[in-house]
Amino acid sequence: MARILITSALPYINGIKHLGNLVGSQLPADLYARYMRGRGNEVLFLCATDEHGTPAELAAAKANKPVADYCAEMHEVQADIARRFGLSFDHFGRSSSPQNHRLTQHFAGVLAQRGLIREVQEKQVYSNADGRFLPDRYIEGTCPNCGYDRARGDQCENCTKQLDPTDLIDPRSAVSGSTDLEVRETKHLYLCQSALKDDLDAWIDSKTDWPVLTTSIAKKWLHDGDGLQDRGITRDLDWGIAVKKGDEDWPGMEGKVFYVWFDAPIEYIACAAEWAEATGNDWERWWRTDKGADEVRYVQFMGKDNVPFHTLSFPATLLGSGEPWKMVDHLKSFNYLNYDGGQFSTSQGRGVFMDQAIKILPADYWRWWLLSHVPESSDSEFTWENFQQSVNKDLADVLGNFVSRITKFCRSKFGETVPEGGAFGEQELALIEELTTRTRAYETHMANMDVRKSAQELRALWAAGNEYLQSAAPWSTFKADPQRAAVQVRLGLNLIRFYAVLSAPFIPDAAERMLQAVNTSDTDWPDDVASALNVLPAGHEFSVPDALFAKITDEQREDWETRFSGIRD
Ligand code: B3M
Ligand code: ZN
Repeated sequence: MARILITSALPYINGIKHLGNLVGSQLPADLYARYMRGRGNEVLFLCATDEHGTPAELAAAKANKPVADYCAEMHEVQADIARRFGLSFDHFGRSSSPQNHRLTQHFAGVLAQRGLIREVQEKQVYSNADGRFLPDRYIEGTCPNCGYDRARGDQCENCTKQLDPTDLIDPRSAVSGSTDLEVRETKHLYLCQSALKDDLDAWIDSKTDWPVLTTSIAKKWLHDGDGLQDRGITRDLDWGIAVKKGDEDWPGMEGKVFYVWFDAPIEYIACAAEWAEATGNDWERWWRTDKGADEVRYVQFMGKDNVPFHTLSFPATLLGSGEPWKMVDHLKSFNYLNYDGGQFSTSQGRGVFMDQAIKILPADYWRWWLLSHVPESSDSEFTWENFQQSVNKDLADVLGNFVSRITKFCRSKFGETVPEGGAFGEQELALIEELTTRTRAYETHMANMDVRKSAQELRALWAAGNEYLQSAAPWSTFKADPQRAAVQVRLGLNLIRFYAVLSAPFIPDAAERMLQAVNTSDTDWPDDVASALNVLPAGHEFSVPDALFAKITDEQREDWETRFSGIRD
């Protein structure tokens, strides 16, 4: 039994996530966590809301709420949706927790002690009307290059030119529209990442089994251009973690907070502390290599845009501290999921959002489609037609149909108990052999986090049972040889349990209903397929379940296509 720490990138607090966000981190992380638990490992699966930064402040202002209240409410909303999608976090924490405040200030303190933080005097735009400094992207004006009148202080969206806020013609605050802006001096802390460049390089080189997508991004940031840059880790904002050295004040940094990307990854650790406090567990054995975490395997899941922060910035914080923190062992990153010929977009409200999805269909439908089409080796695309096809074929025609056919047939001929009928024949043994090969392949893909291959193998396992049933045809056998039909049916009923165990990481609710139908709580992994197909003995009672999956009709598909073609209000 291994000890496995799993974290998913922390969803930002400012709104409900879309399916593209879900498939790029939380959902595959959940798949892996469920699988690893199913195999009997000790798993700690953590996620949290990422609550600081300007977008949180602005979203709260838009909702007309104090930012702390807004975050508390949105945290509950996100936690509830996560539950409804079956995301099996051991703890869903908050980056605004007291634990994260303490740890973030602790890291800043030790990094400063070790000479890895320097103070930098900067000039920044201050909005008198808003009473605050404005980050570059919250200053708007006319682009000096193309004349576009809504260019942002960091870039012109129209001609893509990189800009400085001072380049803009007629600059104004994107928060209030005010033009009463001035440039003020302000002091910030920088983390000396450049001093850690060689350590980071060596650490990344030691990760020989990382996906190319992950290492190539990290290497690019380490070596391209001027190489790894020192990074500002403080901001002039109200909302966030106050800049302190451990418990001590930081002279000159009064009223400032840490940058959201400095404290957010530290929440991975703080979240374990939150979990420990809530459950009376010990978090250090998951995070401190001097307290047992050297035996932990730590896996992170995230979209590709988050890779630099997890391969460089966060490791710089941990390595730089000189303390024995657990570092990530494997980092699984994903490409983007597109929506119907364009991009999913939170700011534009384009695509399907988690709350909308769960209103039209249960979680398993989404889980299956998203995981079996996860943007692993390249970007992938959600279309309603593809969604309909894959739900109808894989879930309804193959798995659902199998379960319904075998249970109904048994009920009509043998009643609602597993029939006897003697030993397995040649055809059953051939099936067991195929299932064994495929189960071993499935295990390998799941262990390697090859999500698409895992889904393909699972689908092939379902199909093998379906084909067996089709060719064994107990409904014909029954007429001449009821004993033989009984053997076929007994195998079929046992396959339901077998499929429930294998499929649970992908479609946990359906798996649960399958177990209920065959009236068992035995979820032992089929290490030996032949014995797994003998778990339900003759005489064992079962019941015919309601249809596991309903087909998506053309009418529904067209309706959803239209409903989700526009922009969410
Ligand atoms: N919240 C990025 C995002 O929401 C960010 C991930 C943090 S992981 C520590 O896309
Ligand atoms: Zn422009």
